Amino acid sequence: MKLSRSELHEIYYFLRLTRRTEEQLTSLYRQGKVVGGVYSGLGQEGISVGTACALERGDFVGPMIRNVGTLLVRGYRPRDLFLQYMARRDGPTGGRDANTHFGDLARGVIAPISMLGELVPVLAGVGLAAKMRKEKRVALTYIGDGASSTTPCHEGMNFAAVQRLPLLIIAENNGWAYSTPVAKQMAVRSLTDRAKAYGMASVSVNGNDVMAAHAATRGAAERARRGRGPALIECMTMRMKGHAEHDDARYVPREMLEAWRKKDPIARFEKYLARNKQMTPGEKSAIEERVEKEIREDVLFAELSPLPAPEEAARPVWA
Ligand SMILES: Cc1ncc(C[n+]2csc(CCOP(=O)(O)OP(=O)(O)O)c2C)c(N)n1
Ligand SMILES: [Mg+2]
Repeated sequence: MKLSRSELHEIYYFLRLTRRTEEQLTSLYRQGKVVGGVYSGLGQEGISVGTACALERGDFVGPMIRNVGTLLVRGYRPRDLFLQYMARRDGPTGGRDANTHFGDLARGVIAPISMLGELVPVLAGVGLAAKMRKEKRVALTYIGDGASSTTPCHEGMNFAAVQRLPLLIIAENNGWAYSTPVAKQMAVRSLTDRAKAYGMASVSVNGNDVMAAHAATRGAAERARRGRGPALIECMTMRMKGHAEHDDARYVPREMLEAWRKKDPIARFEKYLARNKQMTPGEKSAIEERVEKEIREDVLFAELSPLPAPEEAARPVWA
């Protein structure tokens, strides 16, 4: 399916916005303003943005910690991330929870679950609800190479395949699960082998090619909407930083990082747009300026937001 010029520009805008938001979070972390750690999706922005942009408004997503791009596509603003990471009162959880631990059913966003793999059965449940209500909704979630080894991931995949649920699993194969390389994670060659074991459709794409991530998601979503069941899309990529800012990733071979640095998804998309005459230098700078302005305003807004008052801590507690 061919994307219009404005759809391509929107993808470029979200790629840049995601990268700049995360760069800014790193800067805030180094200034000692973040409560907790900072996790980065550097080099993986094309996966979050490409997959999220391929969905329809009524679809549901279950992002994990490196999927800031997915949150932005779903209508969250950089300020929400800054506020949340700095535990400020005006943030999505009012300073009660950290990093990307927030969601909003109205936006179709299910909050992350720290226990790896647990979002797979939860989003399978969203798919089951859609199927039972005969709604053309698709549920999409993300797993890492490490998360794909967990019990809930396997139970969720099997359940979704048996029930032919409209579930899309975006498997981000970024080479590492903390310090564990993929070769020590699984004996199969590809994460698609895990899907095949359950009779689930699967495909492996270049995760640094936002157009490939977008096209694979569109295709799988259309198929799922026709009642043809779930799919796993393996996105080959590389975790370009340590597990989080505190981790210098000394266990990752430097040559591996250097090789992947040349495959940067944003630079790749810029070349694609230029080659296909879809973005002029003027249009590119206009998008970049818009992103810079939004980042500047949102950092300022977040820094001016107070920490929550102590008595607010127990307010939304159920019992
Ligand atoms: C069930 C479970 N085991 C261990 C952890 C601790 N842990 C958090 S992230 C992580 C590595 C995740 O690797 P991967 O799934 O490949 O995602 P990536 O960090 O590469 O995005 C580990 C082991 C956890 N959160 N949940
Ligand atoms: Mg990984």
